[in-house]
Amino acid sequence: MKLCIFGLGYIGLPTAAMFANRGFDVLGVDVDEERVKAVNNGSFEISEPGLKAFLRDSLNTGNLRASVEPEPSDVFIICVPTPVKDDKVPDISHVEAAGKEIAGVIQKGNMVILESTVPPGTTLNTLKPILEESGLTAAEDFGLCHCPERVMPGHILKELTENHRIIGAIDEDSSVRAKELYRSFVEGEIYDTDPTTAEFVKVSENTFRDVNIALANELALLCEEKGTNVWDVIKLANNHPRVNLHKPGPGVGGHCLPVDPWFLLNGDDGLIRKAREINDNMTKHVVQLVHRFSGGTVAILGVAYKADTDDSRHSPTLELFSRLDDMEVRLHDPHVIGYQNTLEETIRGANVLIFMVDHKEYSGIDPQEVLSLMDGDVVIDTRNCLDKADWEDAGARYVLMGNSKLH
Ligand code: SAJ
Repeated sequence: MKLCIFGLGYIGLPTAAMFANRGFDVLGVDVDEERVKAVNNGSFEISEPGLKAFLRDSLNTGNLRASVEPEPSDVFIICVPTPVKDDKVPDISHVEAAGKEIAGVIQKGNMVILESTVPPGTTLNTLKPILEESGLTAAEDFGLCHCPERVMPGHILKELTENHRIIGAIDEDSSVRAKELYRSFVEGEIYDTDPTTAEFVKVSENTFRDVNIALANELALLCEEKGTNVWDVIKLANNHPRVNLHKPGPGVGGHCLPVDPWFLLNGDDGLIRKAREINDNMTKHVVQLVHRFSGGTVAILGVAYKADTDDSRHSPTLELFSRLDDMEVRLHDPHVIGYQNTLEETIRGANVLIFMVDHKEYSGIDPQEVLSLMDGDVVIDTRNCLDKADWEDAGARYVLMGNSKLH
């Protein structure tokens, strides 16, 4: 069976490699010629653990090729980006473009699967009509499904096989065919429903997480006001069998959580929008913490949007950097290209040191050494990733976000 996969990004590429590894004839299509060339000659740089080797195995099977053009195939899978624009309006133009390309080569009996996260209704109201410009009719002439992905960056290969999947199929035949296809590598459950429900499931999952992080952040601000430690509150509250408070943080980054909730909003002003505002305002709170101490140089550790990844999309640190425009700021991140100066260069002479990301590389930092390099002594921990006693013994004024007792 021949598959044509649109979008060789952090989902499309592993998915293409997975299917190729399982013996399918896979053509990966991407608009970026450099990326296409790099995939074909195996020189594609990816930091995702294990993916480079896995991709090389898939290429060696001869089952995986990349091109900028689609070819007639049995199944077309769309894994292109679906960002939101600056005005928070969803941008599904890449999905529409892929649909138009497929309409040019689709044949009777083919199937189209949309994996990209989209506003509910997109598969039936936007993609289906574009595909039918081919003169073929969905369900009657070709299958159509929405099958959202849920892999956690950093654990993609593992989660591609272990996570449960949802197939939102336009009809029974599409559901059966899509299930059979994904069963080639999915070991989790495969649930079926309609396309719009599947779209709603995906955006609801990430909105659930974003709203719960906003609750944790709001509790952190309240604890600072009321004089207790939110980290103790969360740890003890989560002993309750039905409570799962998330962790406060300096903001919510990545290209999913800050994006997907907007796919559910069209003007309404409720909880989901408020949660987005709370999370986006956390960098303002970190600025307030910094401004409580005299000026001077600020050293910031961690530019990625979360620990142990090199992805800095919607990074809270870059947002914080732009808000600290009145101070000299130095950034460091062992994973993100452009910020890999030495820790010493970053910290030397700094008045304030902020831990914005709890990369595992930072867990071994020696407080004594750091304080001897700094001019000041303020250390702000936004992730509760440092040992208070160690840093205070080294002479730091240790500030834990969400715990006013310490500042
Ligand atoms: N964060 C907090 N507090 C928390 C958890 C996370 O502040 O308790 C922050 C992180 O620091 C990060 C941001 O939120 O800046 C997002 O991190 P994340 O790990 O929650 O999300 P992603 O974007 O890495 O992955 C999510 C996952 N979705 C869910 O957990 C419901 C993943 O399963 C999805 O596949 C992925 O989005 C996606 O592609 O949609």
